Amino acid sequence: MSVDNTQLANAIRFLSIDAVNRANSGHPGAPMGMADMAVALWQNHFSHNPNNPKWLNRDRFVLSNGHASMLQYSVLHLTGYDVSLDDLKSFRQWHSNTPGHPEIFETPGVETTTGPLGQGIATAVGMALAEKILAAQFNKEDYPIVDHYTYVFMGDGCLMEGISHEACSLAGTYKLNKLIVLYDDNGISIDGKVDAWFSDDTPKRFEAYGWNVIKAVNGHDTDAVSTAIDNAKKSDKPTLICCKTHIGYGSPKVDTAGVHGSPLGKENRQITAEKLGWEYPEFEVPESIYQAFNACEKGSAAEAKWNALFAKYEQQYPELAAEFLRRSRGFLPEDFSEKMDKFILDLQQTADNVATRKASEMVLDFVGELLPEMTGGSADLTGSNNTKHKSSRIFSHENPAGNYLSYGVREFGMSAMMNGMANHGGLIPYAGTFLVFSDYARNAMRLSALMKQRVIYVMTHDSIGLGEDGPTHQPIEHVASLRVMPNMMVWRPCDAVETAVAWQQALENNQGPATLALSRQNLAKPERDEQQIASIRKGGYVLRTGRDMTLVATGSEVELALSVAEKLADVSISAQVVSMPCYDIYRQQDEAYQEETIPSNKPRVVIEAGSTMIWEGLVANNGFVVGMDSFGASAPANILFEQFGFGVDTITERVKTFLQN
Ligand SMILES: Cc1ncc(C[n+]2csc(CCOP(=O)(O)OP(=O)(O)O)c2C)c(N)n1
Ligand SMILES: [Mg+2]
Repeated sequence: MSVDNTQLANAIRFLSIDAVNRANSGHPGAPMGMADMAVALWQNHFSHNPNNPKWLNRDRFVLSNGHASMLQYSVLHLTGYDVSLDDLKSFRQWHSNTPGHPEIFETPGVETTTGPLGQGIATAVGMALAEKILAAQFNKEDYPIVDHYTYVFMGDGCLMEGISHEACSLAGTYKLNKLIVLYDDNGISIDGKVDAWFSDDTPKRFEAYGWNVIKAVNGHDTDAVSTAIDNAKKSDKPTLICCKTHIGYGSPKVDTAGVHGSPLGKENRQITAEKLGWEYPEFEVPESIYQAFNACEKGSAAEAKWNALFAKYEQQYPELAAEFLRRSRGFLPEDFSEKMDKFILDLQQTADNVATRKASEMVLDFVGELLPEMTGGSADLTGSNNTKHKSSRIFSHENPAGNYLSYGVREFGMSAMMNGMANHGGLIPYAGTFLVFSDYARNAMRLSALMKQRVIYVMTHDSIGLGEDGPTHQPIEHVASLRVMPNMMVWRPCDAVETAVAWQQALENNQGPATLALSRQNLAKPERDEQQIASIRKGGYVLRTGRDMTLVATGSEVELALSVAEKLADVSISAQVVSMPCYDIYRQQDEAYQEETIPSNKPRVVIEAGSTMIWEGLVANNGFVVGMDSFGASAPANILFEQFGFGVDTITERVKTFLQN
């Protein structure tokens, strides 16, 4: 039985047209333009098993131009994944597994959430990087247990976005030769013909990054695309295949922005069907085409072959094999939690008054040895973020088994790449920059949160406490703004012990990312008993008991709150002090615990050198917030704290006045 490639591509085209028509919303143009590229990739190259979308050694596919989601859903459906025709008919509807843009948690076979243009390609770079690292760490002669490609489709929009520069530049330097990117070069984006706003010489750009570039391939010639992929596989560099395509191929709206994001409609479907020789009604695909696409048998055979290889590997290298499976499943070693608890208790005795960024390094020295899957890095601030630890080995093309990356000054790219590593599995990525530059990374942090990926952001220099670098470097609103992000756990620890608990919680939570907001300056370690130490993980706990009122503080301001409580004691005001390193988690505690820590009938004052807005609810009508609602300034930290209202005497007086009124 032979079905010609054009008809296979037409099946993708018409499923896409029909689903978008039915939803009366969506993007038919790109799926129609990329359908032939898809046939070339899935018919001749893509190694996967629709019966087991999580097969560890599958090729990864990322649709960076996520608006073309119907292309991906059509392929998943046709190749035999659990994506039914009914699912396609429910495209973009409530509770369907075919949402507007691909979501990793909705659809089997979708490897990452895409839609924010540019991030898909950067995420894919992270996946290819993970493959390279894991291959170097686990493969043995004759046992290539980690050995797969990462394929990407991307459009003009991804190339215009700056993040594609960050990630592709690094992919070139790292020589990620198993990354193969197909560019949907259709000359159109939403505003029309791109020449007027996007005239880069894209091949030259990628050559300059050190990529293998295959130019001017006819994207509607499946043989040409397939040959290009063959050539890409032979390269020792990442490859960009520039596929010249026509958006909305075959329709009356071909080559226009009009077909980018609106349904074709019934009439245009009819005209297109006649032009392309597609004689089937809506949502109907002939059995011969299903058979030609179905990858279940081939996929099961490919997986079985790998399973056999892995079984032999397991015999030869039982410990490595067990470690590979543990890491791939995202489990921590069984005794991790216990070891960490003990480490935390010891820290209460042994730790000095250090900056929490330094404390974080101390924790990393400890956990780095226990968790070889931790893959660290920094956006060119290693010495400031203290992200490198005793067991760090620098990753490079020459040393791919490394576990530490100098990402260069690329906060957004770094964060999206970490998402890719987490999506891939086998690694726990963490990396640092200054907290103030979380804005640069932010949309990737948002995707970590949306995808519930364990990515750990080490964000240092967390307030005006960084001092002389001034307001451009002093985060004010960042802690608050990250706290409002769903699934993002934000920790702002006050000392080494809380920093260790923050790391423990971040590592043990494989249901979302964490941000650790850490100080540049040294902070005093408060006294605590075991019960208090055990309560840190509740997000907030009583450090000092008191009857009359409650002072709530985070991070560097905890020390300050304790001093204020001392001063208040001099005038017979008994203040309870609550340290609140993680407000998100504290809010999830039961009412009794919240009442015990912050009694609702007593006045309360929150002290945090950041935006006051998110604390308004906590102080309600019975208290106030000492915070920062303006930008900072350039001066030594102690002067800044005094000048911006964080002096012990200033706060003590404000509290006294409040209690008197
Ligand atoms: C970061 C980001 N900005 C804007 C958008 C909205 N958007 C979706 S598609 C698109 C145009 C993309 O052009 P191209 O990649 O060439 O897609 P084509 O029209 O060729 O399908 C825009 C601006 C987005 N999804 N992500
Ligand atoms: Mg385009």
